This record gives sequence, C-alpha cells and structure tokens, in this order.
Amino acid sequence: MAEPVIPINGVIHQAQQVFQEQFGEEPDETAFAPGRVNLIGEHTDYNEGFVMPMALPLVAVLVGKKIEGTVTSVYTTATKLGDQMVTIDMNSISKEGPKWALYIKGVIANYKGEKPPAFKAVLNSTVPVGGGLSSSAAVEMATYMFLDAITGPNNVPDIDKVLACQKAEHEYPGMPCGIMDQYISLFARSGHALLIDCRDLGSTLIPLADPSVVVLIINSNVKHELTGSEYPTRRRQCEEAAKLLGKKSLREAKMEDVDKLVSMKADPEIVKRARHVIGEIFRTSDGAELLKQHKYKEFGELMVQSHNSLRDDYNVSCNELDSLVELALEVEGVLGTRMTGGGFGGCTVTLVKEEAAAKVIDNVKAKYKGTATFYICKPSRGASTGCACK
Ligand code: GAF
Repeated sequence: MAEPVIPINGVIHQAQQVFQEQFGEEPDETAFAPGRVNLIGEHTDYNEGFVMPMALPLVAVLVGKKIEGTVTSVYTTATKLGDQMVTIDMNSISKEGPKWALYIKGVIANYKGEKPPAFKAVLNSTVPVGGGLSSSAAVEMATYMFLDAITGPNNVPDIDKVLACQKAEHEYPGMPCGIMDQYISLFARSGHALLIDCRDLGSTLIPLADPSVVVLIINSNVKHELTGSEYPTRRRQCEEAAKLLGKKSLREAKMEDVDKLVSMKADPEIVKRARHVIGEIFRTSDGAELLKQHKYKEFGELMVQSHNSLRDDYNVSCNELDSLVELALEVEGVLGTRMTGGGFGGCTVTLVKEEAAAKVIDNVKAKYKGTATFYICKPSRGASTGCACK
C-alpha cells in the first residue's frame, strides 16, 4: 500500500491547531510550498543544463502572524527528532541552530522585499526529511511566501524569490545546490512536469495527463552521510571538465568532448563526471520531446539510462537505490525507473502502468533488504499564500 497523502488544506489545518496550542491564539497568515520529484536531469542544474521535475502534493506549511519587537519564534512539528522551538533575532540572523531553522533564517536574511517584521509561526511538513524530495527547498519557499504575506505587496519578480531561496541554502546550511528545487517549488503547475533550462532560467510545461500511467516514488529510507561532502566535489569536477574543454559550462559541450578529455589525458574521474552530465543534458531535452508525444515507454528507457549513468559514471547511487531500481524493472508494466535527487540514499522514481503499481510495491516489500515507503503522486501545484482552495 502506498502512503496516504494528506491534502494540503489538511496539513494547514494541523499547523493551525498546533499554533493555537503553542501560542494560545489563531494565526493570521498561511503559506505552503511543495517538495518535488525529478523525472530526469540529475546533477545537471549546476552545469546550466536541463532538468525535468514535478511538484508533489507533499508540502511544507508555515502559519503564523507578525508581532511587535525584534524576536521571532518558530515552532516546528517537522523534524525527525520531535517538536522544537527556535527564536531568531531579526536584527542579527545567526547561522547557528538546528538545520531546519537555518533554512528559515537564510530566507529571512535574503528576503527581497522590505525588511520583514518579527513573527511567530508553526512549521509543519509532509515532505519526508532526508528523502531526496527537496524537503529543504519546500521549507525555504514556504518561508518566502509567508514573509510576503506578513510584509505586504511588493513587485519582486518570482524568479528573484527563487534565487533568494537558493542563496539562503548556499549561505546558511552551506549546501551549494543548483536552482532546480527552489524553482519547481514556486513555478510548478498541477498536471505538469516542468522542463527547466538552468542556463536562461526559462521553462516549458510538459503535461503528464495520461491516467493509465502513474508516478510511483519509493523511499529507500536510507541516507548515507556522503551527500554533504560529495556534492561540492562533483560540482568542482564538472567545473574542471568545462575549464579543460575551454567552455563556460558543460551545457556547451557535446558527446565528442568526452573523447577530447580522454585524449587530453584528463583524470579518468573527471571524464566520467563529464560523460554523465553531457549525456544527461541530452537525455533530458530528448525526454521532454518524448513526453510531449506521450511516448512513455521510450521516455522510460531514458530514465533507466540516466540511473545507470548516475551509478557508473557519476557514482552517486548506492546499493539500496540500485536494488529498488532492479526490483521495479522485474515487474511487467514498469516503463522506467531511476534514483532521483542528489543520491547516496533517498528515493527512486518509477513510471508505471497504473494496474502494475501494486505489483511493484509487493515485489519491493518481498525482496528489498530494508523498509521502503511508497507514494503514488500526481504532479501538483507550486507555492502560494493562503489556503490551497484555488
Ligand atoms: C540536490 C540539489 F539541491 C539540486 O540543485 C540538484 O543538483 C540535485 O541535487 C541533483 O540533480 O537536490
């Protein structure tokens, strides 16, 4: 059985109740922002390439109200360690404190509108923490929307809000992420994946409307503590490959450039990283064309190629993710499957005929050496203030 997905208004309602319990009054404002699953285009965003995520109906929610003074209080029910409260001095936003609070602090520090007032709020989230479904970008974007709500109207373009949240993640938790997660969290449309061009920051909606095909997310429920150190290393290796080729980024490269790197006697690891990124950028733009034509089987083949490349050339998969991919591929009706997100644990994403989804779940339950959790998700909407009624 897949996990039940609590409707967004239900998550908001829970947060409002907690606010009432904690602060003894009703919150005035609400904001929410989704996590995402990336269908294809992994580790390409910081190479100015293409990515193709969709937003999930799993969201981070912030409810609260502005207050007098300079000290903000945020209570969260969204940690693995139990509920926590932090206070934030709005005149001097420190980089100390629990990680979930750093996402909020980073956004306050990088907010683009007029200086936000102090506030009290409750953070709730249904995006699994550490699952590679972008729980952090969801918190950042929900925070940004909440600050918009308490600060009042402004003319800041949406793309600047996305960039502010990315900067927050670079500066506060210190993760040098690309733009994908924050972008999809704001710009997502229900029923669609989004092909994002991370060079010019434009995007194209890709309808995912075939009711006979579903997106199944399988959480390995493992997270190897490598992402923090390996992610910046991968970024540096890609920059090095681009530099050797005399290009601004690997987006400018072609498959022949991999041979050039070989003939230059570049470090074999650099060659492998470049081969993944260059191939993945082409797979993603090709994949978008296939999805537009409803060619799910052909798209699924690209997903499997993407996984193999992430496993063998980019070296960001792990035994658990490989096993989930293999177990999914054993089931007839599976069109494609791959690891999704940064890697070293987290989730796989599988495109599967609706009638075969339960068989994949059963196969994984029977053979996976661990405890997996399952989500069947439709592409959902982007971040907003207020309730999720519209
Ligand atoms: C993480 C990062 F935050 C994204 O920017 C992206 O690079 C992804 O890993 C890999 O595709 O989610």
